[in-house]
Amino acid sequence: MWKKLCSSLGGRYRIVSSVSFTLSNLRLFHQYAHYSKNSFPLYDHYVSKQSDKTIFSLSSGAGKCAIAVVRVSGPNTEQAVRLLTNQLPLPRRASVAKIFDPYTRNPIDRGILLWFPKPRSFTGEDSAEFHIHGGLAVIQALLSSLAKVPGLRPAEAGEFTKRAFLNGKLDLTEVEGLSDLLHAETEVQHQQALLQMEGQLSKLYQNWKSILLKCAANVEAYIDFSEDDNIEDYVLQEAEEKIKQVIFEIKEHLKDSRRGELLRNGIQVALLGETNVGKSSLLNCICQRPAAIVSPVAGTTRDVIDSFHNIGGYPVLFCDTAGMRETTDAIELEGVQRAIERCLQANVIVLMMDASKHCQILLQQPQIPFKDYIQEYLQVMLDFSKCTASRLMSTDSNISPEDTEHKIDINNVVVVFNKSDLVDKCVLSRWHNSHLSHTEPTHCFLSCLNKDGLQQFLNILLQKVKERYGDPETGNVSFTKERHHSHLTKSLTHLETSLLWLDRDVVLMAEYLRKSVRQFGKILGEISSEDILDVIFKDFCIGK
Ligand SMILES: Nc1nc2c(ncn2[C@@H]2O[C@H](COP(=O)(O)OP(=O)(O)OP(=O)(O)O)[C@@H](O)[C@H]2O)c(=O)[nH]1
Ligand SMILES: [Mg+2]
Repeated sequence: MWKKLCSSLGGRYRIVSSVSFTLSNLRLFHQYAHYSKNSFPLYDHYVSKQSDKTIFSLSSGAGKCAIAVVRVSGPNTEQAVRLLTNQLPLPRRASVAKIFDPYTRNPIDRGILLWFPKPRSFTGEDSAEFHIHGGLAVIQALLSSLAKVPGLRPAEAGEFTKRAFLNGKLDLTEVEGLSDLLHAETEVQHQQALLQMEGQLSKLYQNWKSILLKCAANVEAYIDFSEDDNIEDYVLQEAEEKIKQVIFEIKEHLKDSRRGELLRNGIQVALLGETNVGKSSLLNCICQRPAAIVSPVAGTTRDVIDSFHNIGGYPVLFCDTAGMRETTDAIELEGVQRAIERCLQANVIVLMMDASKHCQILLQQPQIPFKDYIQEYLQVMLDFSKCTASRLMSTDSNISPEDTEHKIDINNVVVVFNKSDLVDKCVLSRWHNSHLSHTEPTHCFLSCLNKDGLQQFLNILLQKVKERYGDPETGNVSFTKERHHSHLTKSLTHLETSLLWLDRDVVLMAEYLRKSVRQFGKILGEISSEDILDVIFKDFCIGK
């Protein structure tokens, strides 16, 4: 009977699993069915808006190549394949095919043909792939011939993926994963995008959404039928427990320092230090080219200079900054202000110090803990600059005096003692033999002049990045976009508000639960606007 009821209500409805079926639970079931349906209000609208035109495009890279892939998707695909090849191969089997112009019958190429009847295709529509020789004239001839087939038109950027989304083959987080996969430049970005495309994030959000949907359905049923059908209070208690558990899990998920977003966009590493310590020299060593001007004149760098690198598979954005010192030069002041702002935003700070000045002092005063020395040095140096910044504050500075005091976490700092070539060898060996060499914060010696210690610096930086931002394959699932963070935060607020109404007004409790569920619908793309979809799909190239 239940199976019948389910199918009569449509395949999308699921049963409230934890409840055994009684008359009152039948009502709960109907309520849940109602919620499930209403969480997809724009779905049908999008599907009906989908063009029934067939699209085609070159899906492999542009330019001369060994093999090119041209994809076709839409209702006229079968007709196009028959017109161009005089055959329709077996589904999902590679077949050799002679390809002709459909009207002139001039031969175009002999290639491999693949036919994917709907719904078992990437887009969910009838699709085909022509694998042809990658000469420009061959590709052009095939594209021109396809354009002659009635009902076919060239695809727009991301249109194949958009159709896959609209046909329910991918949800929005999986589409984003696919887009990230296409743009991934480092190993870690690649791993993370692949996991997201395979639905890792989607499963997590779907699970929270379905728990909340059941809670919402049960609360609604309690409101509608509690008096006459003996729906017990345990329904509310059960909902409360589940909501609390989801709140806890969302908070944990949001707590991970935006790890996924950082791995996607790049971890910012700011080079901070007094003037002339060698920040720009270090940037140039990493870039292996003169990206920044280096000179013995203190205060050479004024602007922030960014340079993106792959460090051990992690995307890292190095930022060279103006040297910290008190100055009256208006342009340098602006540079110092920008440097402080960037350091406050950075995920890791490379604090560069002149080895020839500081090692001797530290060795001579063993009573001073290394960590305190560095913390004090950092604070004094920033205080100088804070004075200069506070002068600017009367105009339009974004730095408040308290900012620098609290926002640089010593655990995010890697200390680099540069100009080690100027340090006496005995001093260096005394350092290495002392307890200082094993003491936090993480540090290393470097000479940008002869590149001694460069590899060790990169190793300890990588270690710090791994320690702070982990490995996407082994760590918990992370959200990867500001969009996810924003919807999750809103959902959390609605859930907390819904619990506040539990003992006072169950109708309002249900209302806030519903709002919370809607936020998950937005993350997954079940509820979305054309604007958001356009932003997401515009990142794709033509042919994907
Ligand atoms: N001996 C020695 N000199 C270095 C080393 N690294 C940099 N220098 C020199 O120190 C001077 C300053 O180097 P920069 O890289 O411009 O220093 P900076 O920290 O960027 O300076 P500002 O931009 O003024 O803040 C230049 O003359 C460099 O050649 C090093 O490891 N050893
Ligand atoms: Mg510089």
